[in-house]
Amino acid sequence: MQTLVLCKPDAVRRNLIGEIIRRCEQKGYVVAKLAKLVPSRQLLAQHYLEHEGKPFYEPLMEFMLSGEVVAIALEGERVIEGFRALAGSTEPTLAAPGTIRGDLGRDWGTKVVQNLVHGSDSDESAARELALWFS
Ligand code: DAT
Ligand code: MG
Repeated sequence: MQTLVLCKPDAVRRNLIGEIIRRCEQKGYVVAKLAKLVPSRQLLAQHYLEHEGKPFYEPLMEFMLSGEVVAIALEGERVIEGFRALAGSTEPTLAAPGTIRGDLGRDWGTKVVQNLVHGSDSDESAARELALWFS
């Protein structure tokens, strides 16, 4: 089983790629594929299809286009749920200590919340997103 993990531009800028991968590996998951790239707007539009039209959509796109991201196919039994648990809740201010967002993130007063990582939220999303990022 695999999930798509993205280290977002804030994580790359803050040199947190290693720390994020360390937490995944320490948990027991395996990095099956890894790529560093500046995503195209077209790729992001597909990736964030469900958020189109929401007030934070355009700021989210601009943020995700603002630099390199690291895309990871992370592998292991129940890794989709497992990585969401490692990442913590969407809002870094409230994300539990011990999680990636809780330990490493905060609110920077930006229009879109910058929360370091993305993780697929279901089997269907994981399959769709892995195909998009690793086609
Ligand atoms: P998650 O990344 O936890 O799956 P999501 O899919 O609901 O969260 O949203 C995608 C990203 O958009 C999220 O990581 C941060 C941003 N975001 C979500 N809801 C937001 C809101 N209400 N205000 C600002 N940014 C938001
Ligand atoms: Mg999501």
